[in-house]
Amino acid sequence: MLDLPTTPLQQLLRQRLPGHSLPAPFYLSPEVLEADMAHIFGKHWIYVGVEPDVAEAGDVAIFDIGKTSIAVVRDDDGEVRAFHNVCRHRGARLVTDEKTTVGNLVCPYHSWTYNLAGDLIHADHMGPGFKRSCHGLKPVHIRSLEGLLFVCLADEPPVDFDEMARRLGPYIAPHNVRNTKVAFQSDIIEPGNWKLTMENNRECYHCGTNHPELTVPLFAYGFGFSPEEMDEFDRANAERYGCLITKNHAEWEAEGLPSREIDELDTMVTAFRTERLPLDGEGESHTLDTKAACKKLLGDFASAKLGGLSVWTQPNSWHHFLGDHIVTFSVLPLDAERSLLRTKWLVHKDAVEGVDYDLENLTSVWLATNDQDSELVGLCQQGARSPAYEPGPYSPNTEMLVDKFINWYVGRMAEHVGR
Ligand code: 3BY
Ligand code: FES
Ligand code: FE
Repeated sequence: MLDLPTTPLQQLLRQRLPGHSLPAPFYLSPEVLEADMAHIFGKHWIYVGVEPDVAEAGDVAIFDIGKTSIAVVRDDDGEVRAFHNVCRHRGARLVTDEKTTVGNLVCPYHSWTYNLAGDLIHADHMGPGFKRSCHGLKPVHIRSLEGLLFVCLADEPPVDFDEMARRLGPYIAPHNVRNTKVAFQSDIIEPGNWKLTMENNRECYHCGTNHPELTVPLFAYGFGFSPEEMDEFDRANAERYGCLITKNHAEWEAEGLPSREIDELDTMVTAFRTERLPLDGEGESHTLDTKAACKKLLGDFASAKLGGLSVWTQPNSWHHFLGDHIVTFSVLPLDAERSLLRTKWLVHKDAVEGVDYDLENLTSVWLATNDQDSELVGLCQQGARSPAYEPGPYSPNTEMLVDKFINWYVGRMAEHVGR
């Protein structure tokens, strides 16, 4: 067999110790980030936003994944489509606002005009041999999972999106994302590599000591305590609140709300996890008084006491579906050491601010939590820069999902670059 020399990236992938955080270059190196953009963000289904971002025909929302700018539009037939935001004339950026509403897409440079299906319908002075039909906008693969929008930049996207949609769809559908509006969006730049933002999201080991607001509605749930700890946790809840996680699952399922855990975080290409969990206190929402923040409930819900349905996807999203609102998060790398965390709060589309909900009450838990998490991510980024950093062990009881994220990442990278 040929003994081929390994590339630095292959060497790094081989260095990863099972059950441990990554070698420092994975968090620091611009070359690794470039590989992440090519192989992770360039070849997988990436969560970018929600159908309510483009609620009406002619609405356009721009999402940037690294150097790639994508225009998501709702066409005249109500279909959501995605195109590269690059004019086919001399390549000008077509749409510059993050959100806009248009009849057609008109390039600001020489006014080439594309309809909402991406066809070039107008281009002056191009001479007799010019074929408009050869210069339509380049399409981008886009799929809606019950209103959550995922794009894929690969020529041939992973086919198991369908499986994720089939299995997750029934969990999300009752919350009716398509019938919501974006009440608020926050964009923060976290001072860390995108993988540190994701690792931080995948555990609640840090929650008790860092998230005084989040732990009001959320049980200090360990994301996988040991079986003994889980029994203890169940017992304590049963005593304090009369609610047993396993019993709640059965009740919710009987009400037509799929609730049981599905965990495919490191077993699929389009990897995901979901579970519906009870909430603390009044048990209604992610608010400081644990009651619904919005009077108009989502879907057909008659009560907000539904616990919280959480959904996590690799490589870049997590979502919390409550009875009265939805909080949805995407992470996009900006460079090796900075990431964009975008959070949207969705409420019923007919809910009126100041009447049905108060924006501060709706957003306070997660705005505070995001700031706290951002700081923690920054601490890890600073640590990774030190020559003293070495990969440390994940807790087998509370950091299994972090390990699964990293296992998925390393596995997907190895699949594309070899190991
Ligand atoms: O949002 C999440 O999925 C997790 C749960 C609690 C902390 N963390 C950000
Ligand atoms: Fe768009 Fe010329 S670059 S019309
Ligand atoms: Fe956190």
